[in-house]
Amino acid sequence: MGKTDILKDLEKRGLLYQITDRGALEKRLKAGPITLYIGFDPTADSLHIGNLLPMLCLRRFQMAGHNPIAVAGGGTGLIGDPSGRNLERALNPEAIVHKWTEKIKNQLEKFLDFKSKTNPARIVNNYDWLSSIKVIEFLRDTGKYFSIGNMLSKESVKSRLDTGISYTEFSYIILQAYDFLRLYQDYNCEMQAGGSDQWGNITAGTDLIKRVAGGAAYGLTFPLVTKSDDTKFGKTETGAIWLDPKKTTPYQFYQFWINADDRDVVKFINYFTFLPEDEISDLEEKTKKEPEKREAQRVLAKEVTLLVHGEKEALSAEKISQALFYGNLKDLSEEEIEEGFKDIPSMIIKNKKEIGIAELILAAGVLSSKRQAKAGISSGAISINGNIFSDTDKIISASDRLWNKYIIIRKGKKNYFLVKWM
Ligand code: 383
Repeated sequence: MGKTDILKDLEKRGLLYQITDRGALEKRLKAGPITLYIGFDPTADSLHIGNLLPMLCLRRFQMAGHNPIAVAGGGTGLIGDPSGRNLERALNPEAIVHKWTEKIKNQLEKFLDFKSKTNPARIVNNYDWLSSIKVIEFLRDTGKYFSIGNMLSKESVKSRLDTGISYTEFSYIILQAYDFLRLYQDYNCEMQAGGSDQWGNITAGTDLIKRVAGGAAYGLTFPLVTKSDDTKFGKTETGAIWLDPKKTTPYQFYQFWINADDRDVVKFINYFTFLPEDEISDLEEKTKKEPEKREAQRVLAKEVTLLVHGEKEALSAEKISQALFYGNLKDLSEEEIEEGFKDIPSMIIKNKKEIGIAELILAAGVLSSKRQAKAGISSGAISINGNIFSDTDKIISASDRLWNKYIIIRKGKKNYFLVKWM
């Protein structure tokens, strides 16, 4: 990809939301590679999929020849960005924020190339400069450039005047603007990007750079990811979708994407994958013509899982998903069973070698009477580890169990129950 094509690529993918001055930025990008940054605050011990799109965009810039900086907000994370929140945050203990900063730094590292000969990525922690700021100097040298009227007009503050905002969070914007100035001075970083919730913070930085250094800097935001059913992107009944595989397993992660609505799937492929335009149009056609095949969803789930968790985990997530869909459970490893059935109703049986099939179905809560259980067995609506038994008095013994310990009961097409022997 040519070095100046990045804005066009972002635009085609629907990823451009706001730019401080598009014409000027286009001109600047024609002149050569730019250094840009995006900041990520340690508000938890992991990044989540809300952070993924900006992160991938940083990578898009790097792939187009630009110099990316990921800023871990070890300093700003101690203060708390009011943007996009209607309630004041509780302050987290410093030791915890330090720990979280290290964790998200490790996660950020996975998406960028630090070994590139031409345009290697950097990760910096704003605690390194924010922690040693002296208050009198800061108020004199930086505070003087911020007008209260202007600060009050920012969306992040305006929307909080009724519910309340502390001076701590009110000051956050100055720290982020100061970061941009420091990066501009120390790394020649001329652009800051972020989600649309960051517009106020980003433009505060470009303004500060103009006033302090007399320089031109650029700001760019990506759209908020929305879903056509109006529910919030990235949240499920079980909570946020995290990038840490210990918090959201690769299979759960894969499931999240494979459940994308037909109306959203092409947009998500544009946003979250690096697939080229022609492949995306092809998937768009397929979604229109044969949506029931859900090919676009499968490609989306596979690609994003690959990006975040790597090839082995993506293949395994795909395999679990197929096995659960078709009911062929025998090919699953122990780990895959544990992962695939993490969110599924389960029970544990101890010190009992054998159990009658109807009794088992009752005990696992699949059906609520022995009579119903027997009807389910003889009609073939219930399968045990993928097998259908006609004998309603069948005794389930060790040889029926997968890996000597699992009995997976399936009722109809979609309802699974796990029984585990210990
Ligand atoms: C800190 C210091 C800077 C520049 C930025 C920051 C962080 C920023 C922030 N960002 C969000 C976060 O950390 O709070 N003040 O959770 C999210 N970002 C990115 C993107 C997003 C934003 O990490 O829209 C979603 O992921 O900008 O909400 O010098």
